This record gives sequence, C-alpha cells and structure tokens, in this order.
Amino acid sequence: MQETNKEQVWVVIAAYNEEKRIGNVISSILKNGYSHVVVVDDGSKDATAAVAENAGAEVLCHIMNRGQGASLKTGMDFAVRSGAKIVVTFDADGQHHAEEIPLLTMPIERGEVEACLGSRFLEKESNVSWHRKFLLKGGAVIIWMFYGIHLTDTHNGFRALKAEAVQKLQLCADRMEHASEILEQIAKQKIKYKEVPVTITYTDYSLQKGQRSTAALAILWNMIRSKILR
Ligand SMILES: Nc1nc2c(ncn2[C@@H]2O[C@H](COP(=O)(O)OP(=O)(O)O)[C@@H](O)[C@H]2O)c(=O)[nH]1
Ligand SMILES: [Mg+2]
Repeated sequence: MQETNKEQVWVVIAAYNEEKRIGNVISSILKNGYSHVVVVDDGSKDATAAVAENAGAEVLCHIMNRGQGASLKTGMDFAVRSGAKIVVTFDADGQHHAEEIPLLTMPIERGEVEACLGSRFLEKESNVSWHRKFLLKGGAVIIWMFYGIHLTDTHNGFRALKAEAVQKLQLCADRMEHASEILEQIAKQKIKYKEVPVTITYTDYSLQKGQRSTAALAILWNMIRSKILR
C-alpha cells in the first residue's frame, strides 16, 4: 500500500460510556502511526475520559451528554483549528479498523476527492444482520431521493474529510441524525466525494451497546417528516 503522510491526519472519536473499548481503539490507531487522536467525551458516566487520556489521546469533554453529532462537530472543529489537513471520524466501540484509515485518506491526499465515505456494502465482508442491512438500504434510497447522492452505505461513521471540506459543513444535528446531515451538506456544498470499502465488525459488545434498529427507523421517519414539512 502506498505510504501516506500520517502527521497531517487527525482521528476524531466521539465517545459515550466507552471505558471498556476506548483504550484498545486508541492504541490501535497510535500503533498504525497516527499520533493525533482526539476523543470527545460526551458527559460519560464512566471513566472514558481518563482511559482515553492514559491511552494517549487528546481529550475534550462535554459537561453533559449532547450526542454523537455535536461531539463530532466539537472534535472536527478542534482538529482543523489544530492544523489537521485531513480529519477521520472513527467509532469508539471497536467496530472500525485503524489499518483501513489509509484507504480513506489516500484518495484525498491524491487530490481525487475532498471526502471519502466508508461503505460496508462494497467488496469487503461485514457481519451485518439482515434487518440492519434492510434499514441501511432504506436509508440509502431516502438519501438518494432527498439529496440526489447515490451511496451504498449512508450511515457509516468511518469517513475522512479534507480540512477545507470540514469548514464548508454547516452542521446543526446534535444526535444520530448528523450522519444524514453530513451527506446533505456534502450534496449542498458540492463537496467531491467517493465511497471506499471498509469493514465494520459487529461484536456482542457493539450490538448490545449500539443503536437499536427502532432508533434507526425513527431517524428515517424524522427525515421524511422534516422534508415534507419543510
Ligand atoms: N459523543 C457521543 N458519542 C456517542 C453517543 N452515542 C453513541 N456515541 C458514539 O458513537 C459511536 C457510534 O455509536 P453506536 O451507538 O455504536 O452506533 P451504531 O454503531 O450505529 O450502533 C460510538 O463510538 C459511540 O461511543 C453520544 O451520545 N455522544
Ligand atoms: Mg457501534
């Protein structure tokens, strides 16, 4: 694989009550040569912030829980202000793989695109359940209908954005709706993007702690409703 300039990459992790996994996640990123790891601890009730700091991340804290969208915004803005050329968003629960970060950053470094979006439905195998797959496919159809961008995977938190693209994003959604909002902004701001195959690993931990399919359905419904009422 072609070498990338890892010094210019900031990896941003939004974390809520992830003391069990965040340490290993940070270690795997550092081991892969990325020294800029920013964790936004979102009012966790456990030791997420302390574990993240001990593992070598720079930790920003929200004093109360504001949601993954608000946390990523805090982290991405901080990264850009700190000199990041590329910002990678990465989950705290061990579902993403640090060795795949270059797959997302290389097309940006080569100047092909300003944003690279991870997809679990291209080439690589992810152990995603049929009902999650069904919802994600429904989400892809809605994103295509609403924003005119055709993606195979619309709610994948593993992505890379050029700093200039981060600055163009106007993000207001604090919670999980932010994933659709980022895509809406990519379309509106005409940010050049591509999808890249990545692996998302579902473990008992991530399934038990992660979003319920009903929550994903509620997000889809809210998107449709707000579009109709707009
Ligand atoms: N900052 C912050 N992060 C959150 C919150 N809820 C979930 N996350 C993080 O966002 C990532 C994805 O969340 P998760 O619930 O696993 O979503 P799923 O993988 O789509 O089921 C994980 O790294 C979580 O720690 C929250 O309220 N605030
Ligand atoms: Mg998860």
